Amino acid sequence: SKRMSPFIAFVLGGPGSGKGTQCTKIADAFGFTHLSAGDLLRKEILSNGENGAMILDTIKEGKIVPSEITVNLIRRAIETSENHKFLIDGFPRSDENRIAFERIVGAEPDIVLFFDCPEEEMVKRVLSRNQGRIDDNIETVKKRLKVFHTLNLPIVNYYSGKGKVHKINAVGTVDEIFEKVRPLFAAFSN
Ligand code: UP5
Ligand code: MG
Repeated sequence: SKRMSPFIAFVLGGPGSGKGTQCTKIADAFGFTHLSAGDLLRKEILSNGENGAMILDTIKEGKIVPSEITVNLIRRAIETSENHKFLIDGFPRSDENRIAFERIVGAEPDIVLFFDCPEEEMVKRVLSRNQGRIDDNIETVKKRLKVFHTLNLPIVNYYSGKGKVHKINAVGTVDEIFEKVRPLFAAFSN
């Protein structure tokens, strides 16, 4: 059991904006535990649980999985970790997601990273990823971008209003972008 309330960074940005790539580097450099909501959901599909088929259909359509499912996967990962520093990658994606997290986990993010990337760059990266993701096709990418604009971006605006957002231009090499991310976490490490 944990005595400290955890340090939580939400890492947001459109499909292919580089959330996962940068989270891996932050986790390595600063000792965070990286929780990708999408990865947790994809593991849930593979585990043959009762919600697997529904989650698969939802991801295929680029829609948002019911909040309770995602939040409980994140909660369990936080609770079973020895760490107290978490990067929550690709969540929350809607107002409802955010409210469910506050209710079920009982925490708010300390900081929010937002990777700002032009749409054509995001599409190019996703379609050239080639890792067999069911949602990396042009039809689903268009749907993911629509959901990003209508439901995800308002979350970024919400946290901007709370002064929590660090907006990062996501164009450049992986290392160039990490050099912009690094100072944000250097301030919080240990
Ligand atoms: N790449 C990375 N950085 C680069 C750079 N600087 N220059 C050139 N290339 C770069 O990167 C994408 C690709 O680009 C990779 O090949 C990488 O090498 C390269 P990545 O770091 O993977 O980007 P990321 O932002 O993580 O893209 P991802 O596709 O994972 O973002 P999504 O937000 O679309 O996907 P996620 O897995 O978070 O969610 C998938 C689906 O799950 C959602 O659409 C939704 O249906 C569902 N979901 C929910 O319902 N609820 C949730 O809370 C979360 C997900
Ligand atoms: Mg990702």
